Amino acid sequence: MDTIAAISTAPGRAAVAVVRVSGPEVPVIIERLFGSSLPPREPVLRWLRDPESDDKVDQVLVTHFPAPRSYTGEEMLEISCHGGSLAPQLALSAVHAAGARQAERGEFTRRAYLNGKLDLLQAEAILDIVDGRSAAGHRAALHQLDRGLSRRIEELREALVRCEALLVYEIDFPEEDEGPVSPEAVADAARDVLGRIDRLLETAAQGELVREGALVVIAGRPNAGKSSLFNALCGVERAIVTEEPGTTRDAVEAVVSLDGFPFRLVDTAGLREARGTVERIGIEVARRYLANADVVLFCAEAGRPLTEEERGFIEGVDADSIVLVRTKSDLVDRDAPAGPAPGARDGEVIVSTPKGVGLGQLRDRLVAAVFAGLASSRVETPLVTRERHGRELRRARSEVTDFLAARERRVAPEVAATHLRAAGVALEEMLGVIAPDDLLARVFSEFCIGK
Ligand SMILES: Nc1nc2c(ncn2[C@@H]2O[C@H](COP(=O)(O)OP(=O)(O)OP(=O)(O)O)[C@@H](O)[C@H]2O)c(=O)[nH]1
Ligand SMILES: [Mg+2]
Repeated sequence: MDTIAAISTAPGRAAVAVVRVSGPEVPVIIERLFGSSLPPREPVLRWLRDPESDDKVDQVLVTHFPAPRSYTGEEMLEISCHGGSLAPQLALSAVHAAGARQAERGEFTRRAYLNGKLDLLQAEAILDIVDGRSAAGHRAALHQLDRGLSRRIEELREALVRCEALLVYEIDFPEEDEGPVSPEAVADAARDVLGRIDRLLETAAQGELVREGALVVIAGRPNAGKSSLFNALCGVERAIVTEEPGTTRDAVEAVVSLDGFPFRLVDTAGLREARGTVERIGIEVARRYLANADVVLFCAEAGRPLTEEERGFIEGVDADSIVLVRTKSDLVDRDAPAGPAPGARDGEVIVSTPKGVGLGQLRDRLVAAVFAGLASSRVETPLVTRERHGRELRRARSEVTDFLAARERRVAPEVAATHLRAAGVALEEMLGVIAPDDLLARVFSEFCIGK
């Protein structure tokens, strides 16, 4: 292992930036930069000097973390220098001149993983914390960093090993009719594992949405008040609003946190017979978003019955949830009949954007529609938040199912047991106990430099 260095903080104007250095050369690099060694794990104020010219580079706070008690498990140095566009670059150049090379994406965390400081699920949790944009996503990632999911996977792996152990007698004494463990007990143990995998897999749909945000598409006729609603939910004027129908032509997307849950809100072009090429394309884009929506907010002005076309549209929507939003309620008499009940599965919400009416209720409705279970439960349960986790769990599941089928067919126990071992391998890859190079490359390529 060579010694790597990178700026770990984001670029731009800031009071402080951090340069991280990790690898066996760190003690030598410290001597070269500061002229002496540093006390372990104690931040000290020093002048950082360029090792070639001996010029002052910056006044910094430095901490030496001797191996193995550091983030990566290696010798590490953390330099807190002044922020901004120049100081951190100069500090980094000095570190390079002292003998470190530039770190690659995620290389610090990769080393931490390789040195057993964290497992692959924890490494992914760190990525989620840094990329996180909602309180719920943050909570889930912290739980994962705390090994919530790792422990569940380890328990499953142990259960598989116990299940395999139950077969030992049958393997050693194949002639006996009935050993101390009945075939039924073995099948029960395998079914128990299956049940536990299923309970984890059940969290996958919501877990992935917690990490990525639920797709909420705002649709409706031109001028229905879609962009106004979009802006109100974003809390900023993102989309253009005019009294002219056909204002929005392209989809406008924003990631927002509503009551602590992540949503990807999309404002779309009004649905009607297009008047021109641009509008036609805009409507096609809207339809494409609609096909992938988790929730559709269908906007129609309050106080008027829905048109045939609108009703047809609502019936044709394939999303899990569709909420009819009655817009511009300030323009109608409060007691005016809202018109015939629509086919919206999740009822209707009456809003007025200038008056701020109904927005809280709409937020509640969105959270309930997507994150129902999570919003109400206070208990922390591990969530399956990535496609990769779901894939490994399904692989494990199918091996256990094959094991049960093999037992039904009275396949030789040592042969049936290979399925249990294969299930174990899937779980080990999920944890990163075994990790093929391409898997590691994929996980760590998502990181940024300095992490
Ligand atoms: N009084 C009142 N006017 C509103 C409300 N919401 C929107 N409007 C007005 O309705 C007009 C159309 O609003 P938009 O938000 O641009 O409607 P849209 O559905 O995005 O329209 P297109 O992009 O053309 O499809 C604008 O003049 C808004 O100011 C509301 O709650 N109350
Ligand atoms: Mg619009």
